[in-house]
Amino acid sequence: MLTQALAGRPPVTAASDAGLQRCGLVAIVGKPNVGKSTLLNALVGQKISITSRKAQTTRHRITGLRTQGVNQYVFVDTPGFQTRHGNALNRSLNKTVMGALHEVDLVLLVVEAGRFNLADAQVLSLLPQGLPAVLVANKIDQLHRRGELAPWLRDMQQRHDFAQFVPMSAKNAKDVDRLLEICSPYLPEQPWIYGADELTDRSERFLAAEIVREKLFRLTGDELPYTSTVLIDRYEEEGELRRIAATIVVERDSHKGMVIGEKGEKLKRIGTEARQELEALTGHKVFLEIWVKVRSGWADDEARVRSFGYE
Ligand SMILES: Nc1nc2c(ncn2[C@@H]2O[C@H](COP(=O)(O)OP(=O)(O)OP(=O)(O)O)[C@@H](O)[C@H]2O)c(=O)[nH]1
Ligand SMILES: [Mg+2]
Repeated sequence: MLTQALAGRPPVTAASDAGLQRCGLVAIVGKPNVGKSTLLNALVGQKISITSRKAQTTRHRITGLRTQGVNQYVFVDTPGFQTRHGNALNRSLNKTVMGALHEVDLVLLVVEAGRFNLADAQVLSLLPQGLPAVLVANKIDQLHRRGELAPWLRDMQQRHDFAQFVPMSAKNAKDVDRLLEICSPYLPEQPWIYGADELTDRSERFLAAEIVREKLFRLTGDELPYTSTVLIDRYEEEGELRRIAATIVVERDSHKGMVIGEKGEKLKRIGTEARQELEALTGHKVFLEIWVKVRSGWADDEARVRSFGYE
């Protein structure tokens, strides 16, 4: 399990007074690409969830933890809710989103400030009755006509009985601290679920696959469709060394070429960047090999989607 000490942050001091502890689950939902994972990482204070400018980056429920004073926030990042193409992969992503909305104490509905379309409305309609919801109007830095914000917020008030409206940028530390404060009263008084220094419930093996997928998404052009995934074939611990073998699965031979690149340059870069990030994150030396395999139609095949680790 990844802890703050491992990730190079000073350990937190646990609250020692009278034993009061507050702990609650906060789900982060929204349509693809609005900045949910960027927000999760900022709230946790450490990169846990991968991000990219391509939609469908997040494909799993990812827990990020922040323990501060008496509060333990259990943030849950989710895939962007898919409204197009009903393939098996997208159905699985949507199942993950809906599952994450159960038994949480608060939900952050993330939208882009000044915008609200059908895809946002669809996510809004998923929120269970009675669950407190905060509207996070993210990417405020990209809203050039500030005068449009007030009428837009009034419109948002009509759409749902939100507990709060928070225009902000997930890339602005002050905004993120303010959001953390806003979430705090929603944490019920109860013992912490995780240790004070834990950052996520995900394993290093899982994070390794995610980081390789992030580099794949970031280093390939828009031609490479989202129907590519990463499997970890081997994850061995030898003292301080981690020996990892991963496979990038793509849908077509032509995609394989895009991943490998001229003289293998692209694949080499994906491997180098992933290894460096894994080493920084875990504090271990990493030996990483990556293979590329074609499995046509995997994203349409329920059984294969499940066997690749999706819900
Ligand atoms: N300008 C600006 N860009 C942002 C902000 N927050 C996120 N982004 C960018 O938006 C893009 C998408 O961010 P992600 O965090 O991956 O979005 P997501 O909602 O998790 O996306 P999916 O997992 O695909 O649903 C990235 O390029 C981020 O750098 C913000 O406040 N301002
Ligand atoms: Mg995401």
